[in-house]
Amino acid sequence: MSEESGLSAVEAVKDKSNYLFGTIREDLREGTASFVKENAQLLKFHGTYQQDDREARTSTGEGKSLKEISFMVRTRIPGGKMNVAQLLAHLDMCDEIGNATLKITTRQALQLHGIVKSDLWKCIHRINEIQLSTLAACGDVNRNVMCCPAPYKDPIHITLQKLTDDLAQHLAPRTKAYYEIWVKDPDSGDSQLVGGATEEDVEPIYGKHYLPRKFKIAVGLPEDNCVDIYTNDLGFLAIVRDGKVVGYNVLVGGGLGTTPANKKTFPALAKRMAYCTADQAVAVAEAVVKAQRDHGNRADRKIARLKYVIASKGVEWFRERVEEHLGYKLTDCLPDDVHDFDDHIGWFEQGDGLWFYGLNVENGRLFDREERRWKTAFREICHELNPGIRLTPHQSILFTDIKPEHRATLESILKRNGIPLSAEISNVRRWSMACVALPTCSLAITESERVLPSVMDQLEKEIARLGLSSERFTVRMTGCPNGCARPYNADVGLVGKAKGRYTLYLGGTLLGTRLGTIYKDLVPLEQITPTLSPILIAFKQHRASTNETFGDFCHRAGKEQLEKWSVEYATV
Ligand code: SRM
Ligand code: SF4
Repeated sequence: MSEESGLSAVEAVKDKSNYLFGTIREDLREGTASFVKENAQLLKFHGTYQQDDREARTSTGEGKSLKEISFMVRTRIPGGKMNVAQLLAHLDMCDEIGNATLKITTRQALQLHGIVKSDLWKCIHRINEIQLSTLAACGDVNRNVMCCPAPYKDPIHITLQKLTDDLAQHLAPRTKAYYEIWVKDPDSGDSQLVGGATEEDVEPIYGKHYLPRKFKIAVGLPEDNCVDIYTNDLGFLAIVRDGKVVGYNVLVGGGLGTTPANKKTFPALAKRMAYCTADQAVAVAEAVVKAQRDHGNRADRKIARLKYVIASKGVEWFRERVEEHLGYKLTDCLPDDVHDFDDHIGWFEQGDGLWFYGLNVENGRLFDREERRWKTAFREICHELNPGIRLTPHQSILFTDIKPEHRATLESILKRNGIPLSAEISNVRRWSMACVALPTCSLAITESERVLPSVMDQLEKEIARLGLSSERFTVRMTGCPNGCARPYNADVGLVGKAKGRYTLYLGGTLLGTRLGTIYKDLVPLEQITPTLSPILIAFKQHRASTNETFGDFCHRAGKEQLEKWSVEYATV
Protein backbone atom coordinates (compact mmCIF):
# COMPACT_ATOMS: atom_id res chain seq x y z
CA MET A 1 0.00 0.00 0.00
CA SER A 2 1.13 3.51 0.84
CA GLU A 3 3.01 5.19 -2.03
CA GLU A 4 1.92 2.93 -4.90
CA SER A 5 -1.65 2.62 -3.68
CA GLY A 6 -2.05 6.25 -2.63
CA LEU A 7 -3.14 5.08 0.80
CA SER A 8 -1.54 6.20 4.05
CA ALA A 9 1.10 4.04 5.70
CA VAL A 10 -1.29 3.21 8.56
CA GLU A 11 -3.70 1.67 6.03
CA ALA A 12 -0.92 -0.71 4.99
CA VAL A 13 -0.31 -1.67 8.63
CA LYS A 14 -4.00 -2.43 9.11
CA ASP A 15 -4.11 -4.37 5.83
CA LYS A 16 -1.28 -6.67 6.84
CA SER A 17 -2.37 -7.04 10.45
CA ASN A 18 -4.81 -9.94 10.12
CA TYR A 19 -7.51 -8.07 12.00
CA LEU A 20 -5.19 -6.36 14.49
CA PHE A 21 -3.05 -9.37 15.44
CA GLY A 22 0.15 -8.14 13.80
CA THR A 23 2.98 -9.81 15.64
CA ILE A 24 2.08 -8.29 19.00
CA ARG A 25 2.01 -11.65 20.78
CA GLU A 26 5.48 -12.57 19.53
CA ASP A 27 6.78 -9.07 20.22
CA LEU A 28 5.53 -9.29 23.83
CA ARG A 29 7.82 -12.27 24.35
CA GLU A 30 10.88 -10.35 23.12
CA GLY A 31 13.03 -8.89 25.87
CA THR A 32 12.94 -5.46 24.22
CA ALA A 33 11.62 -2.28 25.85
CA SER A 34 9.57 -1.30 22.81
CA PHE A 35 7.49 -2.86 20.04
CA VAL A 36 8.38 -2.78 16.36
CA LYS A 37 6.80 0.15 14.52
CA GLU A 38 3.86 -1.73 12.99
CA ASN A 39 2.89 -3.31 16.29
CA ALA A 40 3.19 0.04 18.09
CA GLN A 41 0.64 1.37 15.59
CA LEU A 42 -1.71 -1.60 16.04
CA LEU A 43 -1.44 -1.41 19.83
CA LYS A 44 -3.54 1.75 19.73
CA PHE A 45 -6.57 -0.35 18.73
CA HIS A 46 -5.81 -2.45 21.82
CA GLY A 47 -5.94 0.69 23.99
CA THR A 48 -2.30 1.46 24.56
CA TYR A 49 0.26 3.97 23.28
CA GLN A 50 3.99 3.48 23.21
CA GLN A 51 5.48 6.65 24.72
CA ASP A 52 8.42 7.87 26.68
CA ASP A 53 8.85 10.31 29.53
CA ARG A 54 10.30 13.21 27.58
CA GLU A 55 12.03 14.56 30.67
CA ALA A 56 13.84 11.28 31.27
CA ARG A 57 15.58 11.37 27.89
CA THR A 58 19.36 11.22 28.10
CA SER A 59 21.90 12.17 25.50
CA THR A 60 24.20 9.58 23.91
CA GLY A 61 26.70 12.34 23.29
CA GLU A 62 26.37 11.74 19.53
CA GLY A 63 23.46 14.08 19.03
CA LYS A 64 20.95 11.33 19.74
CA SER A 65 18.75 10.88 22.78
CA LEU A 66 17.99 7.71 24.66
CA LYS A 67 14.35 7.19 25.51
CA GLU A 68 12.91 5.34 28.46
CA ILE A 69 9.99 3.63 26.75
CA SER A 70 6.78 3.08 28.65
CA PHE A 71 3.09 2.73 27.80
CA MET A 72 -0.06 4.68 28.40
CA VAL A 73 -2.99 2.32 28.91
CA ARG A 74 -6.49 3.72 28.42
CA THR A 75 -9.51 1.91 29.85
CA ARG A 76 -12.72 2.43 27.89
CA ILE A 77 -15.61 3.16 30.28
CA PRO A 78 -18.90 3.93 28.45
CA GLY A 79 -20.60 6.88 30.14
CA GLY A 80 -17.86 6.75 32.80
CA LYS A 81 -19.89 4.16 34.74
CA MET A 82 -17.80 1.86 36.90
CA ASN A 83 -17.71 0.27 40.33
CA VAL A 84 -15.53 0.51 43.40
CA ALA A 85 -13.57 -2.67 42.66
CA GLN A 86 -12.70 -1.35 39.20
CA LEU A 87 -11.54 2.02 40.54
CA LEU A 88 -9.51 0.38 43.32
CA ALA A 89 -7.84 -1.94 40.81
CA HIS A 90 -6.76 1.05 38.72
CA LEU A 91 -5.44 2.85 41.81
CA ASP A 92 -3.47 -0.27 42.73
CA MET A 93 -2.10 -0.68 39.20
CA CYS A 94 -0.92 2.91 39.02
CA ASP A 95 1.06 2.32 42.22
CA GLU A 96 2.31 -1.16 41.45
CA ILE A 97 3.25 -0.86 37.76
CA GLY A 98 2.52 2.73 36.69
CA ASN A 99 3.86 6.17 37.52
CA ALA A 100 1.81 6.40 40.74
CA THR A 101 -0.80 8.67 39.15
CA LEU A 102 -4.13 7.97 37.47
CA LYS A 103 -5.75 10.29 34.94
CA ILE A 104 -9.48 10.78 34.46
CA THR A 105 -9.77 11.79 30.82
CA THR A 106 -11.95 14.30 29.00
CA ARG A 107 -13.97 11.36 27.62
CA GLN A 108 -14.86 9.66 30.91
CA ALA A 109 -12.08 7.08 30.65
CA LEU A 110 -9.07 6.27 32.83
CA GLN A 111 -5.43 6.37 31.81
CA LEU A 112 -2.44 4.70 33.42
CA HIS A 113 0.97 6.03 32.47
CA GLY A 114 4.50 4.67 32.76
CA ILE A 115 3.71 0.96 32.26
CA VAL A 116 6.82 -0.83 30.97
CA LYS A 117 6.54 -3.44 28.24
CA SER A 118 7.15 -6.37 30.59
CA ASP A 119 4.10 -5.28 32.66
CA LEU A 120 1.80 -4.49 29.74
CA TRP A 121 0.18 -7.92 29.46
CA LYS A 122 -0.42 -8.04 33.21
CA CYS A 123 -1.99 -4.58 33.11
CA ILE A 124 -4.40 -5.16 30.21
CA HIS A 125 -5.25 -8.66 31.44
CA ARG A 126 -6.08 -7.28 34.89
CA ILE A 127 -8.34 -4.63 33.37
CA ASN A 128 -10.28 -7.41 31.65
CA GLU A 129 -10.42 -9.43 34.86
CA ILE A 130 -12.28 -6.56 36.50
CA GLN A 131 -14.75 -6.65 33.59
CA LEU A 132 -13.52 -3.54 31.82
CA SER A 133 -11.69 -3.31 28.53
CA THR A 134 -9.06 -1.30 26.71
CA LEU A 135 -10.19 -2.60 23.31
CA ALA A 136 -10.91 0.36 21.00
CA ALA A 137 -10.04 2.95 23.64
CA CYS A 138 -7.75 4.29 20.89
CA GLY A 139 -7.26 3.49 17.18
CA ASP A 140 -9.30 3.92 13.99
CA VAL A 141 -12.55 2.71 15.50
CA ASN A 142 -15.34 4.00 17.67
CA ARG A 143 -13.78 5.20 20.96
CA ASN A 144 -15.28 5.54 24.42
CA VAL A 145 -18.93 6.57 24.10
CA MET A 146 -19.75 9.57 26.28
CA CYS A 147 -22.99 9.98 28.19
CA CYS A 148 -24.33 12.26 30.91
CA PRO A 149 -22.97 10.59 34.07
CA ALA A 150 -25.62 11.96 36.49
CA PRO A 151 -27.09 8.88 38.18
CA TYR A 152 -30.65 10.20 38.37
CA LYS A 153 -33.06 7.35 38.71
CA ASP A 154 -35.41 8.56 36.01
CA PRO A 155 -36.34 6.88 32.72
CA ILE A 156 -34.41 9.52 30.74
CA HIS A 157 -30.98 8.99 32.30
CA ILE A 158 -31.46 5.23 32.40
CA THR A 159 -32.34 5.19 28.68
CA LEU A 160 -29.31 7.32 27.77
CA GLN A 161 -26.86 5.06 29.62
CA LYS A 162 -28.50 2.00 28.05
CA LEU A 163 -28.04 3.46 24.56
CA THR A 164 -24.43 4.29 25.46
CA ASP A 165 -23.73 0.70 26.52
CA ASP A 166 -25.50 -0.66 23.43
CA LEU A 167 -23.50 1.59 21.11
CA ALA A 168 -20.21 0.68 22.80
CA GLN A 169 -21.00 -3.01 22.53
CA HIS A 170 -22.35 -2.89 18.98
CA LEU A 171 -19.45 -0.87 17.58
CA ALA A 172 -16.65 -2.69 19.42
CA PRO A 173 -14.28 -4.43 17.02
CA ARG A 174 -15.10 -8.14 16.75
CA THR A 175 -11.50 -9.25 16.15
CA LYS A 176 -10.21 -12.27 18.05
CA ALA A 177 -6.85 -10.56 18.37
CA TYR A 178 -7.62 -8.70 21.58
CA TYR A 179 -9.03 -11.78 23.27
CA GLU A 180 -6.21 -14.03 22.12
CA ILE A 181 -3.43 -11.62 23.09
CA TRP A 182 -4.61 -10.09 26.35
CA VAL A 183 -7.59 -11.94 27.78
CA LYS A 184 -6.88 -15.61 27.26
CA ASP A 185 -4.76 -17.10 30.00
CA PRO A 186 -1.57 -18.19 28.22
CA ASP A 187 -1.21 -21.25 30.47
CA SER A 188 -4.69 -22.66 30.96
CA GLY A 189 -6.31 -21.08 27.91
CA ASP A 190 -9.31 -20.72 30.19
CA SER A 191 -10.72 -17.25 30.19
CA GLN A 192 -13.96 -15.34 30.10
CA LEU A 193 -14.84 -13.22 27.09
CA VAL A 194 -15.34 -9.62 28.14
CA GLY A 195 -15.34 -6.06 26.89
CA GLY A 196 -17.26 -6.55 23.67
CA ALA A 197 -14.75 -8.86 21.98
CA THR A 198 -16.21 -11.92 20.32
CA GLU A 199 -14.55 -14.89 18.76
CA GLU A 200 -15.65 -14.06 15.22
CA ASP A 201 -12.70 -13.13 13.08
CA VAL A 202 -14.57 -10.98 10.64
CA GLU A 203 -15.54 -7.39 11.21
CA PRO A 204 -19.10 -7.03 9.90
CA ILE A 205 -19.17 -3.29 10.52
CA TYR A 206 -15.59 -2.12 10.07
CA GLY A 207 -14.19 -4.57 7.54
CA LYS A 208 -10.53 -5.42 7.29
CA HIS A 209 -9.27 -1.85 7.21
CA TYR A 210 -11.37 -0.47 10.05
CA LEU A 211 -12.14 3.26 9.82
CA PRO A 212 -10.00 5.86 8.09
CA ARG A 213 -9.47 7.55 11.47
CA LYS A 214 -10.67 7.71 15.08
CA PHE A 215 -14.43 8.02 15.63
CA LYS A 216 -16.23 9.48 18.65
CA ILE A 217 -19.83 9.33 19.85
CA ALA A 218 -21.69 11.17 22.61
CA VAL A 219 -25.24 10.84 23.91
CA GLY A 220 -26.58 14.04 25.46
CA LEU A 221 -29.53 16.10 26.58
CA PRO A 222 -30.61 19.56 25.36
CA GLU A 223 -30.83 20.84 28.95
CA ASP A 224 -27.49 19.34 29.94
CA ASN A 225 -24.74 19.27 27.36
CA CYS A 226 -22.13 17.97 29.79
CA VAL A 227 -20.84 15.63 27.07
CA ASP A 228 -19.97 18.49 24.70
CA ILE A 229 -22.02 16.73 22.06
CA TYR A 230 -21.14 19.03 19.13
CA THR A 231 -17.45 18.09 19.29
CA ASN A 232 -18.14 14.44 18.42
CA ASP A 233 -18.16 12.67 15.06
CA LEU A 234 -21.64 11.47 15.98
CA GLY A 235 -24.01 12.87 18.58
CA PHE A 236 -27.38 11.60 19.75
CA LEU A 237 -29.25 14.53 21.30
CA ALA A 238 -32.19 13.11 23.22
CA ILE A 239 -35.70 14.27 22.38
CA VAL A 240 -37.77 14.00 25.54
CA ARG A 241 -41.56 14.04 25.56
CA ASP A 242 -43.71 13.35 28.63
CA GLY A 243 -40.67 12.33 30.67
CA LYS A 244 -39.47 9.73 28.14
CA VAL A 245 -36.81 9.66 25.44
CA VAL A 246 -38.76 9.26 22.19
CA GLY A 247 -35.89 9.78 19.77
CA TYR A 248 -32.72 11.68 18.95
CA ASN A 249 -31.53 14.51 16.79
CA VAL A 250 -28.53 13.00 15.06
CA LEU A 251 -25.50 15.32 14.78
CA VAL A 252 -22.56 14.46 12.57
CA GLY A 253 -19.06 15.66 11.85
CA GLY A 254 -17.74 17.30 15.01
CA GLY A 255 -14.00 17.14 15.69
CA LEU A 256 -11.42 19.54 17.04
CA GLY A 257 -7.95 18.47 15.92
CA THR A 258 -6.18 20.89 13.63
CA THR A 259 -2.69 21.55 12.32
CA PRO A 260 -2.34 25.33 11.98
CA ALA A 261 0.28 25.05 9.21
CA ASN A 262 -2.02 22.78 7.17
CA LYS A 263 -4.81 24.95 5.78
CA LYS A 264 -6.91 21.90 4.92
CA THR A 265 -7.43 21.18 8.62
CA PHE A 266 -9.80 22.90 11.04
CA PRO A 267 -11.85 22.36 14.19
CA ALA A 268 -15.54 21.84 13.48
CA LEU A 269 -18.75 21.50 15.40
CA ALA A 270 -21.15 18.77 14.33
CA LYS A 271 -24.01 19.52 11.93
CA ARG A 272 -27.61 18.57 12.60
CA MET A 273 -28.38 15.73 10.17
CA ALA A 274 -31.72 14.07 10.92
CA TYR A 275 -34.08 12.73 13.57
CA CYS A 276 -34.33 9.06 14.46
CA THR A 277 -36.63 7.24 16.84
CA ALA A 278 -35.16 5.74 20.00
CA ASP A 279 -35.24 2.20 18.62
CA GLN A 280 -33.46 3.24 15.39
CA ALA A 281 -30.44 4.78 17.16
CA VAL A 282 -28.03 1.82 17.10
CA ALA A 283 -28.80 1.10 13.43
CA VAL A 284 -28.27 4.77 12.60
CA ALA A 285 -24.91 4.73 14.39
CA GLU A 286 -23.86 1.67 12.41
CA ALA A 287 -24.94 3.34 9.16
CA VAL A 288 -23.01 6.52 9.98
CA VAL A 289 -19.92 4.48 10.82
CA LYS A 290 -20.24 2.53 7.56
CA ALA A 291 -20.71 5.71 5.51
CA GLN A 292 -17.56 7.20 7.07
CA ARG A 293 -15.78 3.87 6.50
CA ASP A 294 -16.65 4.09 2.79
CA HIS A 295 -16.10 7.79 2.19
CA GLY A 296 -13.49 9.00 4.70
CA ASN A 297 -10.10 9.89 3.24
CA ARG A 298 -7.64 6.99 3.49
CA ALA A 299 -4.75 8.74 1.76
CA ASP A 300 -4.17 11.66 4.13
CA ARG A 301 -4.76 11.06 7.84
CA LYS A 302 -4.79 14.80 8.50
CA ILE A 303 -8.11 15.07 6.68
CA ALA A 304 -9.56 11.64 7.36
CA ARG A 305 -12.13 12.44 10.06
CA LEU A 306 -15.84 12.56 9.26
CA LYS A 307 -15.85 16.37 9.55
CA TYR A 308 -13.90 16.59 6.29
CA VAL A 309 -16.40 14.38 4.44
CA ILE A 310 -19.20 16.62 5.70
CA ALA A 311 -17.28 19.78 4.75
CA SER A 312 -16.57 18.59 1.22
CA LYS A 313 -19.80 16.75 0.37
CA GLY A 314 -22.36 18.44 2.61
CA VAL A 315 -24.58 17.03 5.32
CA GLU A 316 -27.48 16.28 2.92
CA TRP A 317 -25.24 14.14 0.72
CA PHE A 318 -23.95 12.30 3.77
CA ARG A 319 -27.48 11.73 5.06
CA GLU A 320 -28.35 10.04 1.75
CA ARG A 321 -25.37 7.68 2.18
CA VAL A 322 -26.53 6.89 5.73
CA GLU A 323 -30.06 6.23 4.47
CA GLU A 324 -28.68 3.88 1.80
CA HIS A 325 -27.06 1.80 4.53
CA LEU A 326 -30.21 1.93 6.63
CA GLY A 327 -32.54 1.09 3.74
CA TYR A 328 -35.05 3.74 4.83
CA LYS A 329 -35.39 7.52 4.98
CA LEU A 330 -34.92 9.55 8.12
CA THR A 331 -36.96 12.65 8.96
CA ASP A 332 -35.51 16.10 9.62
CA CYS A 333 -34.20 17.11 13.04
CA LEU A 334 -36.77 18.37 15.56
CA PRO A 335 -36.21 21.96 16.76
CA ASP A 336 -34.82 20.82 20.15
CA ASP A 337 -31.22 21.92 20.71
CA VAL A 338 -28.67 22.35 23.47
CA HIS A 339 -29.66 25.11 25.89
CA ASP A 340 -27.87 24.35 29.18
CA PHE A 341 -24.95 22.56 30.70
CA ASP A 342 -24.36 21.01 34.12
CA ASP A 343 -21.06 19.65 35.41
CA HIS A 344 -22.85 17.80 38.27
CA ILE A 345 -20.43 19.11 40.89
CA GLY A 346 -21.74 19.23 44.48
CA TRP A 347 -24.44 17.27 46.35
CA PHE A 348 -27.61 16.09 44.60
CA GLU A 349 -30.49 13.83 45.53
CA GLN A 350 -30.64 11.17 42.83
CA GLY A 351 -34.33 10.27 43.00
CA ASP A 352 -34.30 7.16 45.19
CA GLY A 353 -33.56 8.72 48.58
CA LEU A 354 -29.80 8.39 47.98
CA TRP A 355 -27.36 11.16 47.04
CA PHE A 356 -24.45 11.68 44.71
CA TYR A 357 -21.47 13.95 45.20
CA GLY A 358 -19.72 15.51 42.24
CA LEU A 359 -16.10 16.13 43.16
CA ASN A 360 -13.95 18.36 41.03
CA VAL A 361 -10.60 16.69 40.31
CA GLU A 362 -8.26 19.36 39.02
CA ASN A 363 -7.37 18.32 35.46
CA GLY A 364 -8.39 14.76 36.29
CA ARG A 365 -5.05 13.80 37.83
CA LEU A 366 -5.11 11.57 40.93
CA PHE A 367 -1.94 11.40 43.01
CA ASP A 368 -0.78 11.40 46.63
CA ARG A 369 1.49 14.29 47.46
CA GLU A 370 1.99 15.65 50.93
CA GLU A 371 -0.76 18.24 50.89
CA ARG A 372 -3.20 16.38 48.56
CA ARG A 373 -3.89 12.69 48.89
CA TRP A 374 -6.42 11.89 46.18
CA LYS A 375 -5.62 8.19 46.01
CA THR A 376 -5.79 7.70 49.77
CA ALA A 377 -9.06 9.62 49.98
CA PHE A 378 -10.60 7.60 47.12
CA ARG A 379 -9.50 4.31 48.67
CA GLU A 380 -11.02 5.30 52.02
CA ILE A 381 -14.28 6.39 50.37
CA CYS A 382 -14.45 3.12 48.42
CA HIS A 383 -13.79 0.96 51.48
CA GLU A 384 -15.96 2.87 53.94
CA LEU A 385 -18.94 3.81 51.76
CA ASN A 386 -18.90 1.45 48.75
CA PRO A 387 -20.40 4.10 46.42
CA GLY A 388 -21.16 3.82 42.72
CA ILE A 389 -18.60 5.62 40.53
CA ARG A 390 -19.16 7.83 37.48
CA LEU A 391 -16.42 9.69 35.64
CA THR A 392 -17.46 12.97 34.06
CA PRO A 393 -16.51 14.47 30.69
CA HIS A 394 -14.78 17.21 32.69
CA GLN A 395 -12.14 14.93 34.16
CA SER A 396 -14.00 14.71 37.46
CA ILE A 397 -15.83 12.05 39.48
CA LEU A 398 -19.25 11.41 40.96
CA PHE A 399 -19.60 9.22 44.04
CA THR A 400 -23.15 7.88 43.82
CA ASP A 401 -25.68 5.99 45.95
CA ILE A 402 -24.61 7.72 49.18
CA LYS A 403 -26.98 7.42 52.13
CA PRO A 404 -27.93 10.83 53.60
CA GLU A 405 -26.26 9.91 56.91
CA HIS A 406 -22.97 9.19 55.08
CA ARG A 407 -22.61 12.59 53.44
CA ALA A 408 -20.62 13.97 56.37
CA THR A 409 -18.33 10.92 56.37
CA LEU A 410 -17.48 11.43 52.72
CA GLU A 411 -16.68 15.08 53.27
CA SER A 412 -14.54 14.37 56.32
CA ILE A 413 -12.50 11.75 54.40
CA LEU A 414 -11.81 14.34 51.72
CA LYS A 415 -10.93 17.03 54.23
CA ARG A 416 -8.50 14.93 56.23
CA ASN A 417 -6.69 14.07 52.99
CA GLY A 418 -6.37 17.69 51.94
CA ILE A 419 -8.87 17.48 49.07
CA PRO A 420 -10.83 20.70 48.56
CA LEU A 421 -14.58 20.15 48.73
CA SER A 422 -16.49 21.15 45.63
CA ALA A 423 -18.06 24.11 47.44
CA GLU A 424 -14.58 25.49 48.22
CA ILE A 425 -13.43 25.59 44.60
CA SER A 426 -13.71 28.81 42.61
CA ASN A 427 -15.97 28.79 39.56
CA VAL A 428 -13.12 29.52 37.20
CA ARG A 429 -11.09 26.54 38.44
CA ARG A 430 -14.13 24.28 38.52
CA TRP A 431 -14.90 24.98 34.86
CA SER A 432 -11.30 24.59 33.70
CA MET A 433 -9.66 21.61 32.04
CA ALA A 434 -6.20 20.76 30.77
CA CYS A 435 -4.91 17.88 28.68
CA VAL A 436 -2.01 15.62 29.69
CA ALA A 437 0.72 17.21 27.50
CA LEU A 438 4.23 17.03 28.99
CA PRO A 439 5.99 14.84 29.93
CA THR A 440 4.26 11.79 28.37
CA CYS A 441 2.45 13.11 25.32
CA SER A 442 4.71 12.88 22.30
CA LEU A 443 2.76 15.61 20.50
CA ALA A 444 2.96 18.24 23.24
CA ILE A 445 4.57 21.55 22.34
CA THR A 446 3.90 23.24 25.67
CA GLU A 447 2.96 22.33 29.21
CA SER A 448 -0.73 22.06 29.99
CA GLU A 449 -1.95 20.00 32.96
CA ARG A 450 1.09 20.92 35.05
CA VAL A 451 0.79 24.68 34.55
CA LEU A 452 -2.93 25.37 34.40
CA PRO A 453 -3.25 25.25 38.23
CA SER A 454 -0.81 28.19 38.54
CA VAL A 455 -2.70 30.14 35.86
CA MET A 456 -5.84 29.45 37.89
CA ASP A 457 -4.16 30.78 41.05
CA GLN A 458 -3.62 34.12 39.30
CA LEU A 459 -6.89 34.19 37.41
CA GLU A 460 -9.07 33.42 40.39
CA LYS A 461 -7.44 36.28 42.33
CA GLU A 462 -8.02 38.68 39.46
CA ILE A 463 -11.60 37.54 38.98
CA ALA A 464 -12.27 37.96 42.71
CA ARG A 465 -10.71 41.45 42.62
CA LEU A 466 -13.10 42.38 39.82
CA GLY A 467 -16.11 40.97 41.65
CA LEU A 468 -16.72 38.36 38.95
CA SER A 469 -16.32 35.22 41.05
CA SER A 470 -19.88 34.06 40.50
CA GLU A 471 -19.51 34.07 36.68
CA ARG A 472 -19.57 30.68 34.97
CA PHE A 473 -17.19 30.30 32.05
CA THR A 474 -14.86 27.64 30.72
CA VAL A 475 -11.07 27.97 30.47
CA ARG A 476 -9.46 25.04 28.70
CA MET A 477 -5.79 24.50 27.93
CA THR A 478 -3.97 22.09 25.63
CA GLY A 479 -0.30 21.51 24.98
CA CYS A 480 -0.77 21.47 21.19
CA PRO A 481 -3.47 22.21 18.62
CA ASN A 482 -4.97 18.70 18.71
CA GLY A 483 -7.60 19.92 21.14
CA CYS A 484 -7.76 17.09 23.70
CA ALA A 485 -9.28 19.34 26.39
CA ARG A 486 -11.72 20.81 23.84
CA PRO A 487 -10.36 24.39 23.95
CA TYR A 488 -11.88 25.58 20.68
CA ASN A 489 -15.48 25.82 21.87
CA ALA A 490 -14.60 27.03 25.39
CA ASP A 491 -15.21 30.62 26.51
CA VAL A 492 -11.42 30.90 26.86
CA GLY A 493 -9.21 28.49 24.92
CA LEU A 494 -5.44 28.27 25.42
CA VAL A 495 -3.68 26.19 22.80
CA GLY A 496 0.06 25.42 23.00
CA LYS A 497 1.72 26.87 19.91
CA ALA A 498 5.45 27.28 20.67
CA LYS A 499 7.60 26.62 23.71
CA GLY A 500 5.93 28.38 26.67
CA ARG A 501 3.48 30.22 24.39
CA TYR A 502 -0.21 29.80 23.70
CA THR A 503 -2.78 30.88 21.15
CA LEU A 504 -5.62 32.56 23.03
CA TYR A 505 -9.11 31.86 21.70
CA LEU A 506 -12.11 33.85 22.92
CA GLY A 507 -15.83 33.78 22.21
CA GLY A 508 -16.72 30.11 22.51
CA THR A 509 -19.43 29.18 24.94
CA LEU A 510 -19.98 27.08 28.01
CA LEU A 511 -22.85 25.48 26.08
CA GLY A 512 -20.35 24.06 23.61
CA THR A 513 -22.34 25.24 20.61
CA ARG A 514 -19.97 27.85 19.18
CA LEU A 515 -16.28 27.90 18.29
CA GLY A 516 -14.13 30.70 19.64
CA THR A 517 -11.81 32.72 17.43
CA ILE A 518 -8.16 33.66 17.80
CA TYR A 519 -7.77 36.77 19.91
CA LYS A 520 -3.99 36.72 20.30
CA ASP A 521 -1.21 34.36 19.24
CA LEU A 522 1.94 33.29 21.04
CA VAL A 523 0.93 34.61 24.46
CA PRO A 524 3.64 33.69 27.00
CA LEU A 525 2.37 31.59 29.89
CA GLU A 526 2.99 34.35 32.45
CA GLN A 527 1.07 36.85 30.28
CA ILE A 528 -2.17 34.85 30.16
CA THR A 529 -3.82 36.50 33.17
CA PRO A 530 -2.52 40.01 32.35
CA THR A 531 -3.89 39.57 28.79
CA LEU A 532 -7.29 38.45 30.02
CA SER A 533 -7.57 41.03 32.78
CA PRO A 534 -8.54 44.11 30.66
CA ILE A 535 -11.03 41.96 28.73
CA LEU A 536 -12.61 40.93 32.01
CA ILE A 537 -12.81 44.58 33.05
CA ALA A 538 -14.46 45.44 29.73
CA PHE A 539 -16.88 42.56 30.29
CA LYS A 540 -17.83 44.03 33.64
CA GLN A 541 -18.34 47.51 32.18
CA HIS A 542 -19.98 46.69 28.87
CA ARG A 543 -21.83 43.40 29.10
CA ALA A 544 -25.35 43.67 27.70
CA SER A 545 -26.94 42.32 30.88
CA THR A 546 -26.00 40.18 33.84
CA ASN A 547 -27.24 37.22 31.78
CA GLU A 548 -24.61 37.74 29.11
CA THR A 549 -21.78 35.26 29.64
CA PHE A 550 -18.10 36.04 29.13
CA GLY A 551 -17.98 33.97 25.93
CA ASP A 552 -21.13 35.58 24.52
CA PHE A 553 -19.75 39.02 25.36
CA CYS A 554 -16.43 38.37 23.59
CA HIS A 555 -18.27 36.92 20.59
CA ARG A 556 -20.59 39.94 20.35
CA ALA A 557 -17.83 42.51 20.82
CA GLY A 558 -15.45 40.98 18.27
CA LYS A 559 -11.67 41.05 18.16
CA GLU A 560 -11.25 44.68 17.10
CA GLN A 561 -13.37 46.08 19.91
CA LEU A 562 -11.75 43.74 22.44
CA GLU A 563 -8.35 45.00 21.34
CA LYS A 564 -9.45 48.62 21.84
CA TRP A 565 -10.70 47.81 25.32
CA SER A 566 -7.53 45.90 26.11
CA VAL A 567 -5.62 49.18 25.61
CA GLU A 568 -8.20 51.31 27.40
CA TYR A 569 -8.35 49.07 30.47
CA ALA A 570 -4.73 47.97 30.52
CA THR A 571 -3.79 49.93 33.61
CA VAL A 572 -7.04 49.73 35.56
FE1 SRM B 1 -6.49 13.30 22.45
C1 SRM B 1 -3.92 12.37 20.46
C2 SRM B 1 -4.74 12.46 25.17
C3 SRM B 1 -9.31 13.58 24.28
C4 SRM B 1 -7.97 15.04 19.89
N1 SRM B 1 -4.67 12.49 22.75
C5 SRM B 1 -3.77 12.13 21.79
C6 SRM B 1 -2.58 11.34 22.39
C7 SRM B 1 -2.92 9.89 22.32
C8 SRM B 1 -1.20 11.68 21.81
C9 SRM B 1 -0.67 10.83 20.69
O1 SRM B 1 -1.36 10.62 19.68
O2 SRM B 1 0.49 10.42 20.82
C10 SRM B 1 -2.65 11.89 23.84
C11 SRM B 1 -2.08 10.98 24.92
C12 SRM B 1 -1.36 11.81 25.96
C13 SRM B 1 -0.92 11.05 27.15
O3 SRM B 1 0.30 11.05 27.44
O4 SRM B 1 -1.76 10.49 27.84
C14 SRM B 1 -4.11 12.28 23.95
N2 SRM B 1 -6.95 12.95 24.34
C15 SRM B 1 -6.07 12.71 25.34
C16 SRM B 1 -6.74 12.75 26.70
C17 SRM B 1 -6.16 11.77 27.72
C18 SRM B 1 -6.66 14.20 27.22
C19 SRM B 1 -6.96 14.38 28.68
O5 SRM B 1 -6.10 14.98 29.32
O6 SRM B 1 -8.00 13.95 29.17
C20 SRM B 1 -8.20 12.47 26.28
C21 SRM B 1 -8.53 11.01 26.24
C22 SRM B 1 -9.96 10.79 25.87
C23 SRM B 1 -10.43 9.38 25.98
O7 SRM B 1 -10.60 8.91 27.09
O8 SRM B 1 -10.67 8.75 24.94
C24 SRM B 1 -8.19 13.03 24.86
N3 SRM B 1 -8.34 14.08 22.11
C25 SRM B 1 -9.33 14.20 23.04
C26 SRM B 1 -10.35 15.08 22.58
C27 SRM B 1 -11.57 15.52 23.35
C28 SRM B 1 -12.75 14.63 23.13
O9 SRM B 1 -12.67 13.62 22.43
O10 SRM B 1 -13.80 14.96 23.69
C29 SRM B 1 -9.95 15.52 21.32
C30 SRM B 1 -10.69 16.56 20.45
C31 SRM B 1 -11.88 16.00 19.79
C32 SRM B 1 -11.49 15.30 18.52
O11 SRM B 1 -11.25 14.10 18.56
O12 SRM B 1 -11.40 15.97 17.49
C33 SRM B 1 -8.70 14.87 21.04
N4 SRM B 1 -6.05 13.60 20.48
C34 SRM B 1 -6.76 14.39 19.63
C35 SRM B 1 -6.05 14.47 18.38
C36 SRM B 1 -6.50 15.24 17.12
C37 SRM B 1 -7.39 14.39 16.27
C38 SRM B 1 -7.67 15.00 14.94
O13 SRM B 1 -8.74 14.73 14.38
O14 SRM B 1 -6.84 15.72 14.39
C39 SRM B 1 -4.87 13.70 18.54
C40 SRM B 1 -3.77 13.46 17.50
C41 SRM B 1 -4.14 12.45 16.47
O15 SRM B 1 -5.14 11.74 16.55
O16 SRM B 1 -3.37 12.37 15.51
C42 SRM B 1 -4.89 13.19 19.88
FE1 SF4 C 1 -1.05 15.79 23.74
FE2 SF4 C 1 -1.82 17.80 22.23
FE3 SF4 C 1 -3.62 16.09 23.16
FE4 SF4 C 1 -2.50 17.75 24.81
S1 SF4 C 1 -3.79 18.35 23.07
S2 SF4 C 1 -2.73 15.55 25.16
S3 SF4 C 1 -0.46 17.96 24.00
S4 SF4 C 1 -2.03 15.62 21.72
